[in-house]
Amino acid sequence: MVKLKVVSCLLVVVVYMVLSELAFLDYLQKMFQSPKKYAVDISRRNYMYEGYGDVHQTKGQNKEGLPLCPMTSPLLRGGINLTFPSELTLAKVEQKYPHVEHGGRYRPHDCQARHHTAIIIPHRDREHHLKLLLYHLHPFLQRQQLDYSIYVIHQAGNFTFNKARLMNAGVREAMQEREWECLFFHDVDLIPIDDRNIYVCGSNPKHAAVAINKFGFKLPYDAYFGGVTAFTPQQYRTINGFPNNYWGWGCEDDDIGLRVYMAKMRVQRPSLEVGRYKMIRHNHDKGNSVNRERSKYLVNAPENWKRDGLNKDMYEVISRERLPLYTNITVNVGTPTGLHPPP
Ligand code: UD2
Ligand code: MN
Repeated sequence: MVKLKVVSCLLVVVVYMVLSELAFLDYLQKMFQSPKKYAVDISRRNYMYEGYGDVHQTKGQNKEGLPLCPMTSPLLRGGINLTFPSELTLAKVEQKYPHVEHGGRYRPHDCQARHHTAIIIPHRDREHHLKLLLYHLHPFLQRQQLDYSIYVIHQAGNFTFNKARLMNAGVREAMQEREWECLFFHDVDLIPIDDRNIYVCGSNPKHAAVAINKFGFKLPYDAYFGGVTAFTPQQYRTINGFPNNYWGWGCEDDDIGLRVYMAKMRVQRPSLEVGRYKMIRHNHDKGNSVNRERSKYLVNAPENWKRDGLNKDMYEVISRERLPLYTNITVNVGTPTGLHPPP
């Protein structure tokens, strides 16, 4: 599957490179700054994040009489040894994290968070992965002293999965609830294993999942933009959001990466040491067949991105539930012929 992804999307990328001559090569160099340039020096206690530019500082005033949290959380541990307790149930995870407010919201109790991040997870039939992700992600984010909420955007019905359309819906729904300064888009089966990988946005769109075990803890290809990415609402609007027409598996993340380039932005990345993830092994989902149209859409991305994206909200909310560890928003994303009741 990995080979299929890399080969099929790369093939398109090569085609596109030929079509748009060397500009594209220049793009790969400029935009996808190799992660090593963003080494994070943690030798000094209060290490700063080089390469992230001006990490957005909170505009939050000191409302509840609490001091602002430190620039660098003193709770960080660096690398995490990932373990999953046997017989873990969602109820046990809920009991473990009583400080998470219903709907999956958390704020530090002893200081005023500097950063406010919404985590948006596209989802269907991955309850086991979601449970494991929540088990690790809540303490991971709390150690970073963020004010955060977790939103699971669940596709209703059994028509082919459409990840990018769910993410568009997630942005609209999360932003209705709060003016989040940072939006993290997160595969449900990716567990971050270094808490120095701070879930805040930078001055350019961020690709956080740079070192996944499945790819040998390095980028599978320079233009790779999969797994976990982050945009400020402004950056998201600048690329006209995400494409709506990738039905099934493949290349929608490469399309999004191209949009960042077309919008003349760059991609920021953590170092390979910090941006490490473990992907929970999984087979192919039957409701997410390989998208046979993916290459055609990707080659057309340069003309298409301004026409197809957040400007076409193609979904309807079926239900919104504030569950103990996350807000579950079930949406109907229709089919390629339009919004019908979910099959
Ligand atoms: C890669 C990308 C992923 C996406 C996909 C192609 C990485 C780490 N991730 O993931 O971002 O571009 O290729 O589409 O390279 N999902 C469900 N239910 C389903 C199917 C998908 O919840 O039935 C969600 C879930 O959050 C999952 C994500 O969509 O993590 C991506 O799907 P995948 O994990 O099957 O794809 P994978 O691992 O090849
Ligand atoms: Mn996966």
